[in-house]
Amino acid sequence: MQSNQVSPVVVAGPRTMRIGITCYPTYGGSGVVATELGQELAARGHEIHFISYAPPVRMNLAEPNVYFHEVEVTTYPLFDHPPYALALATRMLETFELQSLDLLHVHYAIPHSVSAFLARSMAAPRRLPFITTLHGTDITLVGSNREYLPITRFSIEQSDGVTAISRYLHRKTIEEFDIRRSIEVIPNFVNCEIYRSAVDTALREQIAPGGEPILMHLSNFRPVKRVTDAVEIFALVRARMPAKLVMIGDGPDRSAAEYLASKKGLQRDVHFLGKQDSIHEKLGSADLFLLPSQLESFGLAALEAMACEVPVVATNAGGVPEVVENGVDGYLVEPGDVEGAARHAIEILSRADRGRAMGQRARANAERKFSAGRIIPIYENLYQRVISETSAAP
Ligand code: GMT
Repeated sequence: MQSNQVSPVVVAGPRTMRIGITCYPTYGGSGVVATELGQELAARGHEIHFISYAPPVRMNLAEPNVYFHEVEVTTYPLFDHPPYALALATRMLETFELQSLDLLHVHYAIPHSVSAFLARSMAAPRRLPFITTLHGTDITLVGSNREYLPITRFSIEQSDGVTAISRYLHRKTIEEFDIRRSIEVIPNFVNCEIYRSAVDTALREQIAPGGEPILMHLSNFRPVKRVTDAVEIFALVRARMPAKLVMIGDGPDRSAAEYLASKKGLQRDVHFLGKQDSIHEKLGSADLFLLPSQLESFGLAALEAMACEVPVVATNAGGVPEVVENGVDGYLVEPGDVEGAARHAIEILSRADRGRAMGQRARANAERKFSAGRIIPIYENLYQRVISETSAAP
């Protein structure tokens, strides 16, 4: 069992909190947001305890105030499906007891908010409030399935605080789940000190030795991301000008995208890098970011690209228009409109000065609307409010 659970005794000032954070630790937006939120809070002096089955990909235990508690799921021949949600609830309770947590913050409703509900019930009459942050597919794809809808609705209703990462997701949650409680919109954020224009010269040399413009895509390659559209868009661009496409990430549709690239004879121009660390260094090397998703509740990767001064061509889907302003930070097209996306991409790439100006506007908007410095205090205020409301309750 991995746990660095003996933390130094911290004399909590009025604003210092001990927070347990649960997320999916794998490559994916909700885990990234949860981890970076934890790191930002730790840097502000809060004590952060990540509770999950593996260390979250972007977690840095070397930073002060960051701890990790592994959830071990015991298997038994009778269990076709080991009960992770129960093991997680037990570990949440244990961490609360050993570390005197003030609050749990779970990211992605299924099954994390159900586990938090169980942990809170087991902890009673001691107070262990929990906040659920909804990220997207927990509402739009999985949560609205008949098998999960009642329990997802229940755990949302039972949470001591609920947040959604865009106005779109807020609206969708109310519609799909007929929720009557308040849900606060707290958009995702980006650390603009880390995500900034910085070219990885080794990467550029390796991918585009002739100085060709680089288009980039980053995702978990699930069907909802329409990764083959990225290849189709690139093929149309490549037919008009020299260019390269860098595909970062991995998932179920990677082989379909690789097959399509080779079928179109683009093997030399399309580079699949798989899962990568230090994304901020890679994004800054792109001239254009592609996000052709069928649906995105937010589109974190597009925001990260914007912070690196990279203009975006994305789809007008879900919460994306709240992040990417059409004609300002990049362009939006309807999902599946690869010709439209290619037209905009060619327009941006064939006028480097316009592309650069658009990238600079994107950066300015990312900083103004979504910087960590603006968003983290909103979470801190919410935590304080939920803690004082629950401790005042009978
Ligand atoms: O994208 C997914 O497949 C799932 C999910 C995740 O856990 O990574 O992504 C969602 O959360 C991200 C972070 O808040 C958002 O940026 C993504 O837009 C959202 N994905 C969808 O809505 C498809």
